[in-house]
Amino acid sequence: MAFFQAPPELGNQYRDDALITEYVARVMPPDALSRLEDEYDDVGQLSGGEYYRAQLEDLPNEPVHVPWDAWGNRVDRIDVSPLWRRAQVLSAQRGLVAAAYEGTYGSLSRVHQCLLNYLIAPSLDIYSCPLAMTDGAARTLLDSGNQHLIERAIPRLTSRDPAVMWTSGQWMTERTGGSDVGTSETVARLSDVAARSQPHGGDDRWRLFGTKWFTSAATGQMALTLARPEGNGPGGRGLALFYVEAHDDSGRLRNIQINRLKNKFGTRKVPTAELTLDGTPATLVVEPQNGVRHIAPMLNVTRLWNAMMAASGMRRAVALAKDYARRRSAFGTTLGEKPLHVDTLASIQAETEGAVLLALRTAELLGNREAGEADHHQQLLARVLTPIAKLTTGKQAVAVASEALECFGGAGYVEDTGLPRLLADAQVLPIWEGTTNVLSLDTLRALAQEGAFEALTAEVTEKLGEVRAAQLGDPANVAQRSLGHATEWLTRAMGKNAVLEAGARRFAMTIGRTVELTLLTHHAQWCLDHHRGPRASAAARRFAQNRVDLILDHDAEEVSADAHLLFEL
Ligand code: MFK
Repeated sequence: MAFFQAPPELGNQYRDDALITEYVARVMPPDALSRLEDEYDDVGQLSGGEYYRAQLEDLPNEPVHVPWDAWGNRVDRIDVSPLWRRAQVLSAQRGLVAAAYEGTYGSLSRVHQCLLNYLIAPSLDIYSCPLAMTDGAARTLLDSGNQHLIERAIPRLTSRDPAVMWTSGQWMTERTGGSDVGTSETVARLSDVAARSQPHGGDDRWRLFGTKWFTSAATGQMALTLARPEGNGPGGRGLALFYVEAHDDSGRLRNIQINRLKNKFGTRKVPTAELTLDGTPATLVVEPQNGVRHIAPMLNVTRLWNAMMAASGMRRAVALAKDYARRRSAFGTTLGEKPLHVDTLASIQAETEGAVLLALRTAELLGNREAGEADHHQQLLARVLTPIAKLTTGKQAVAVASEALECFGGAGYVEDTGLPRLLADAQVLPIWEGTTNVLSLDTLRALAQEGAFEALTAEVTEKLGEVRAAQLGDPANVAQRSLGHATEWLTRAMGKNAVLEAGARRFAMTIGRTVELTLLTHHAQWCLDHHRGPRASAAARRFAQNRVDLILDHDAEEVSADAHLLFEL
């Protein structure tokens, strides 16, 4: 009988995740633990079972843009994949946005929401994208203090009823700038006529004209967007933040044309569109300037999502690769019995655990701030760790997905196994929501606030201060040394702008990896103290052996001269 390889399978994605079950026991409120575990168990089962199977069946389906109806009317409909339609219902019912706003678990409500998404997202084909933007829009409107818009949109954005829940877009990117948003060309004109006979939360006193070049998940009922009120100056300060309701009462787009869907390398289930705004009615959210500053809460929430989704994508890739290692035999034994294969899996497992803990720590800090429980020190730390978590985990996600695919040999390169999507979908993570370089510079800006660097170093030294076990001595020392090295570099580079900028990525990545190692080591100590076994210690030790400190020690002028030589060649 001919040989056919059994494909990888997934079990309960909560129960099978040792790190997450430990984390839940360590961090979540003890009096709610059994209820929370039941919920995570349930979602973990859906993720590894029903929704994973549905995802595999859904592989060939992609969103379709229908510009015209049969009678020649411009309709600009987007038909999403069957799994996305189910994801919309599930997201509302499971509170994948709502959980962060209901306050059920106090300042840990944000962490709870992140855990739910961490468990289910890898089976929902990047439906996390509209959810992230919806969450970001809710946070931004709440922070704006605009009561009319809050009353109109928040109950919808955070609803658990699939028939009521809205998703939101985040229309920022234009042809002039994905990163340099301040160059946006969309113009806002004040109109004397409100656009609706039935007033809603907004006054719709403005009309927007321009092209939005890359609008992810253009299926939302509303969007937050930036435009330059006529007569305003250049840059991000001359832009203003606007609220747009996309459809009129009969469901037609309101002076918005969908030019086309983007033909992307990954996230192909996400209907990313190019839009023309041709007099789109819009409501000013705060004031007619400082749009970049006012949309920053959205950036920070979606960057946290990016980090959580990077971590959950890594976890999915490793779970599949580990299962496969038990099923696949070569050269006489299963891959799981081959020392080199096990070593490879250990490395990506440790990277994944570091990413999970960094993303969750960032969520803890955001949750504290949202619950009004963060002191100044924690607020600074949240601001600094958000770009660091996003940029560090984004890079890890690509590397881990690539390594995991290799664990399947040729099958990892064949589209109908579903495996190549892991890598293609991971590749967006360092790109959207701020590239690695842009966020490295943002890290420097965040650290420039008074007290921010002290908040960061205190995070590392306080957590490491709790580590006592001899088997954690090495990882604790590596973390302490790399923090020291990064601090030294920053002190030397201070005031030399070109040096600071050229080294910003190595610095930010070093800090990100140092914080990950710190959190792994701290978590491992807790596991030892609570008789959870040596697994977490092994993760910390393995992570410490992967490169943590990326700072270049050469003379800064020499590094820069070499970089120019290499660029010009
Ligand atoms: C898996 C799920 C993931 C989520 C999926 C979401 C899909 C959505 C896809 C997208 O939409 S991707 C597009 C996202 N675009 C970006 O992330 C833009 C990246 N570029 C930057 O972040 C630039 O640094 C930035 C646009 C902010 C630079 O613009 P400017 O005009 O040069 O702004 P400037 O002068 O640096 O900052 C203006 C103000 O905002 C300053 O405050 P003040 O006015 O009080 O001085 C800044 O401090 C503040 N600010 C900027 N970034 C901030 C911030 N405040 C808090 N947090 C931040 N992150």
